[in-house]
This record gives sequence, structure tokens and C-alpha cells, in this order.
Amino acid sequence: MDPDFPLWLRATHLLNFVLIGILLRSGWEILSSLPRLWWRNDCKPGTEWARFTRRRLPKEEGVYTSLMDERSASPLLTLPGRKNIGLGRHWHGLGTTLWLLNGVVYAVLLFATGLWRRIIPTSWDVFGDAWDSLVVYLGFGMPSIEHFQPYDALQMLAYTGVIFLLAPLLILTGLAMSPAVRSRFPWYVKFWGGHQGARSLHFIGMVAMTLFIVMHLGLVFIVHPDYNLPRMVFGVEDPSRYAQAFTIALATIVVVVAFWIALSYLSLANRARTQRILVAVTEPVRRVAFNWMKPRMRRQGSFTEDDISEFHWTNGLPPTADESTEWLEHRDDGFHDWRLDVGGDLNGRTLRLSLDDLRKLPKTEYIAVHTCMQGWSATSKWGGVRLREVLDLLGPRPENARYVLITSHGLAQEMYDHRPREPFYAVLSLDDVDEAETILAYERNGHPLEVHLGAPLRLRVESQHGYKMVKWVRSVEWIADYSGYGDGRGGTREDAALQAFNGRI
Ligand SMILES: Nc1nc2c(c(=O)[nH]1)N[C@H]1C(S)=C(S)[C@@H](COP(=O)(O)O)O[C@H]1N2
Ligand SMILES: [Mo]
Repeated sequence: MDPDFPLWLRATHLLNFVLIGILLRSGWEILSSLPRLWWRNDCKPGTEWARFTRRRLPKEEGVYTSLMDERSASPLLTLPGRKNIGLGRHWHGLGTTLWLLNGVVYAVLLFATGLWRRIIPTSWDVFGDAWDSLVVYLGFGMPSIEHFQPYDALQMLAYTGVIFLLAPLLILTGLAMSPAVRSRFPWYVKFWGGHQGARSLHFIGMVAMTLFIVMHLGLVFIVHPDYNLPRMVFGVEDPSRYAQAFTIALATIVVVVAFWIALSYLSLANRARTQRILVAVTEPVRRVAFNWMKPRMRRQGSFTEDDISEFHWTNGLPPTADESTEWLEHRDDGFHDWRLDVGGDLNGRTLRLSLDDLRKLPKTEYIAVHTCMQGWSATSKWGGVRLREVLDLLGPRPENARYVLITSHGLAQEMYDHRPREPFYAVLSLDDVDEAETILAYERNGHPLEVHLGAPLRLRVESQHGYKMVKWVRSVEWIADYSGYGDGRGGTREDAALQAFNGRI
């Protein structure tokens, strides 16, 4: 006899439990890096609708950085814990990929086998019946077993809602936070109320999912567990095997929770290794899913003057005397003698361009949303010169050039393991360099760039998060390979926070 709850159903159910735990825990890690939520897309201090920190934000721009706002969470609770947003994001990416695969297998088999009929309601009566069940539960009673066929109306509504509304909402709002998606489909991010709308809805969806899991787990053990548990474990309705099923279910939960926590400590035991492994397995998915997206921000539906923000968060403070006296001197004389070094070994020469030289090149201007991977955003009009055009002043691209290295006058704000702070740099792939919106910006909202936002020149790459957008730029050059720079991961945030090179999400 075929079991009522076939093996594929029980297996996807168990896997779903494991993966949702990974998603929740890594999601909390990401949230702990900026423990506040907004609806306003400039994240102006004091306007957050929720916060999970006692710290008050200074109202002034450019004195407080988002790295300062990061909270350390326990590895018992988050994945991996202890201020590791880079690894948390990798786990979230891997978790999402596996969860989507598992979900697709489940949905296909659900419809192929006809089992969808016991989950998706096909009659309006379900609402009345669900109400009756609810009234029984609220009176601390429970509906008798005949109501469960195998699910009662309340279960059908809850399961249908979670699988076909809540899960898609989480996926869609998650996607809306990818810079690659935003640069290619600006209207899509606007649809969700901007980056902060998507982020807040993603959070609310997470809370709903968590509440569902708690209720679901509780009720399975409280309401006719002698039917539920043998079905879930053995696939058949057999109350005589209740004790056995109960033991297996409980042991499984203990093992899964231990597994979640073990992932945190294993990740923390060797963070560099964890990054290597997670990046290796998530990279192919990112490539297929995001790397083809090219910015289309100047098209209809893009951001307009009305979107420009009142406030702009900061990450990384201007160079101090121990970082660059050179930059401080330039700042003090209005960047008059400041020069951008263009070129290096591959070209065999270096051009030194002044701000005036750059201003004489064709100007590119567009309105764009800046997002930090930690979660804040701000919209500005950026003006500057295409990176590709600056590099072209050196002549054709050297044949062995695979990347562009951009260096800064400042040091990294902090590194993991409290290692010495390295000079801030970023490496761009040729695809990013060739995007028309990849610019060296000297203006914001029509004014020369502010000191805390990177004066006199900063990078903008619209299909990436902020960590690629080097401020206080010192030099740009073609390179063949990035393994010799910093820790060899292709950028300071890759080195310091173990973020993925060419992340795009
Ligand atoms: N030189 C330098 N550039 C930097 C940083 C930094 O610390 N130093 N932080 C990066 C990060 S993580 C972000 S989110 C953006 C923040 O840009 P903003 O301070 O102009 O808002 O700058 C990027 N560029
Ligand atoms: Mo950032």
C-alpha cells in the first residue's frame, strides 16, 4: 500500500526544516550588522520603525558609520555569529539556493501526485470551517480527529498561505535587495517601496514565518500527535507506533538544532576556509542568476529627482593624519594639486590627472540608489566620468588585463580578527568596468563630492553594493590578477569581512 505521506513528502519536509533554520539564523546575522528597520529610503536617523539596539544615532551626517552600528550576536542564535556579516550572507545565499530547489521539487511532486488537493482549499467553506476550528482552539479545546482529512480547514489555510504567499513574498523581497536586480529593473525595487520597503517586508515575512514554525511545531505535538507523528515519520496513519514516532521526531529536532549550532562554530573555527568553500558553491548560482544583468537606470521607471534623499549614511571615515597626510593636505587646499594616478605595470606608464582634466572628459550623470550590504540605502544624483573612458586615455586595453584595481588614500575601517588595517582597495571585473554607469564621481546632487562621501573622487558601480565603491580614490589601473593585493580576495571588504568577490547580491 502506498503511504499517505510518501517518502518525498517526508524528506522535503525535513529538509525544509533544516534549511529554514539556516535561513533564519543567517538572516539574523545580517540584521545584527545594522539592527534597525526603516520605511524611508534614506534611513534618516530617528525615523526607524524598529530597532534592536539601545544606541541612538547621531543626527549629523558623516560622523557615525554603519560598521560602528554592528552588534555582535551569539553563535547559538545566528549563523555564524560574532559580527560576521560576510559569512552570514554566504550562508543565506547557499540556504536560499537549496531551499528554492527543495521547494520546487516539493511543489512539482505535490501537483504531479494530486496531493495538492488536501492542502489547497477548493471551496469557500474552508473559511467558515477554519473559523469554527479557531473558536475551538481559543477555548483551549481541539477539533476531533474526523476534522482532519488529513488536515483541517485551519491547517489548509495556514499551509497554503505559507507555501504560496509567504515563501514567495520572502523570495521576491529578498531579490529586490540585490544591487544587480535594482540596476537592471529599477521599477521592481520601487514596486516594493524601495530598498527599505523590501527590507522591512522581508523582516515582517521572517517574523510571520517564525510564528508559523512555533505554532506548527507546538500544535503537531499537542493536537492528535498520535496521528500526526506516525504520519510524519513513517508515512502512515498508525497510532500504535506513536511512541516510536515521537522518539524519532524529538531526536531529529535535537540533532537538527545541534547541526545549526555546529555550523556556526565550524564557520568561526576557520573563517577564511568557510568563505572559500561557501563562495565556491554559491558562485556558479550567482553567475547564472545575476551576472548577466546590466544597469538600465536611465530608462523609464528609473529613479527621479523626487527620490533624492535628504540623508546619506556613511561607511568608512575620511583618512586621518596617520592614514594619509597627503590627502589631508589636498583637502586643505581644495584638492588643487591632487592627482589621480591612471595606469601601472601592464601599461608601462602612469598618467597623472587633475580634477580639471577629469572635468574636461565627457560627463555621465544619473540618479541611483546606494546600498550598503549591511542594509541602509540613499538615493543621489551622481556625476562623473566613465571609468572606462579614463582608462582608455592610456590606449587600448592591455591584452592580459582581466581586472581593474582601484586604490584609496584611506585605510580599511576595520578587519576581522583585529588584524592591521590594510589600505582600502577594490578590484572590478571587466564586465563591471565596461558598464556605462561605472563612473569616477566628482559630484553629488550637483555639488562637488562631500569629504565624508569620498572627496574629491569616488567610484560608483551600480550592479554592486557600496563596499566596491572606493572613496578618496588614489589610483586606477589595469591588472592581470588580484591575488597579490591585500589578502588576495579582490577587495577590502572581501578581505576584511569575507564578502564574495563580484557579489551582486
Ligand atoms: N576608502 C574607503 N572607501 C569605502 C569604504 C571605506 O571604508 N573606505 N567603505 C565602503 C562601504 S562598505 C560603503 S557602504 C560605501 C559607503 O559610502 P558613503 O560613506 O559615501 O555612504 O563606501 C565604500 N567605500
Ligand atoms: Mo558597506
